[in-house]
Amino acid sequence: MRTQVTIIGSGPAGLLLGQLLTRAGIDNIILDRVSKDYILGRVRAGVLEWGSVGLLDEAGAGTRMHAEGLPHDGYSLAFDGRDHRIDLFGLTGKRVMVYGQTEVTRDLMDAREASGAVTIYDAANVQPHGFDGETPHVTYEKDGVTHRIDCDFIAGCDGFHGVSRKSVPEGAIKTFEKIYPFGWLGVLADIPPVSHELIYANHPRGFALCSMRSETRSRYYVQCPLDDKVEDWSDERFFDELRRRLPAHHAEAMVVGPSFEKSIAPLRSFVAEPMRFGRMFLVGDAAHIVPPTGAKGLNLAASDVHYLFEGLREYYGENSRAGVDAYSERALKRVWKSVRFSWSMTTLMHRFPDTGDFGQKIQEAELDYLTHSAAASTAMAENYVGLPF
Ligand code: FAS
Ligand code: PHB
Repeated sequence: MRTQVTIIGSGPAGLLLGQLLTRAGIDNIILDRVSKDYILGRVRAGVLEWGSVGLLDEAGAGTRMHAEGLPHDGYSLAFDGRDHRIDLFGLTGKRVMVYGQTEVTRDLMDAREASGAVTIYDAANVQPHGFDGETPHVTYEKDGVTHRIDCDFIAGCDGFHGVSRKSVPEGAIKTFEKIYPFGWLGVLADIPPVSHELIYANHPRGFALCSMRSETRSRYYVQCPLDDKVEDWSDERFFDELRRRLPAHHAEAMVVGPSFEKSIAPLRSFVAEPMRFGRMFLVGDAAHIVPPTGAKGLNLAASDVHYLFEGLREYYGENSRAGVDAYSERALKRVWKSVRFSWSMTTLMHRFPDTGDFGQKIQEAELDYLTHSAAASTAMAENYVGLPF
């Protein structure tokens, strides 16, 4: 087989890139090692920056998002028994869209199927080759047969545990990492959200987040020790702990009910530099990971796709290498600013082993300043809605 761009990974990054390329007449094949249903079974992000909303529209996959998604103009920070609203739209003129990653992925898969572009699921032992030269190719196994795809470029959209970054010679890549000493225990339940907007709570017992997927489906999180197991947390224990970390009026108003999804996610900050190796590019989680506190993971994947798509469109449309040559530097500038924001918001909102009583008072003082200073809340708001591409 031959194509112009081989995309490894059928998550949001791979699917969004594939859809933009297809609509620009640039031939591409997506490979994924698991099935479509397995990908749709993963529960992950919930908040889209408006820039990501625009890219989904550009990809022809925004209709259901606009029909079912929830535009949000603000969120609340809860601490010391009270909560304060960060007025995103009032402070920045921008909003965010609450619309689950699962639905984004489903919409992109449907759009790709309608386009007739090729996606190969359950592709085993996917391997990129020759990307340091002029004739890269990708091999994979399916139904006991080894296949080869010759291409011009390889897009490694295969997530943190993927093969692309691991295929780069050790001396050609530098990584930066910070592991956080706690995880997020998340549940999904078909109960009405406690508030019409998100609530990020700082509490001496730990962080909590009240989010949603719709007006009838809540997505809640509590910070938990890294060695906790999902089976340690009954629904009753979860909701008791969640309500203890919220101001009283939210705790009293909260509707509880059986969860149908419960999982613990570890938190890390990670960046690989550069994000380009000859004719292979790293995109999304393959290149960087952020703690979900700032709702940046999925949105950073989208901005990487934007930069790479623009570069490939110039390469094929204008015979210019400028965009692909600039991809890594352009993407990393925005990546590091989002990594900083996600680290900063995680540090502000969570209980660390060494926080202590003094550290708790400092966090509450910073939150008090942040929610009463137009300059400080504007700085937080413009990072949350998404810095310009
Ligand atoms: P993905 O990891 O989504 O997709 C990579 C794809 O590549 C997968 O389908 C995988 O099967 C495939 N793949 C991997 N290795 C392969 C190989 N060797 N061969 C072929 N295919 C291969 N972000 C937020 O903003 N908010 C959140 O609340 C949030 N929660 C998260 C919870 C969890 C548990 C995780 C892991 C991440 C969470 N994220 C969150 C971040 C998440 O949304 C990512 O940023 C997003 O999935 C990035 O998309 P991709 O880069 O496409 O990577
Ligand atoms: C979610 O709804 O899953 C979500 C929302 C905001 C975050 C993280 C997760 O910062």
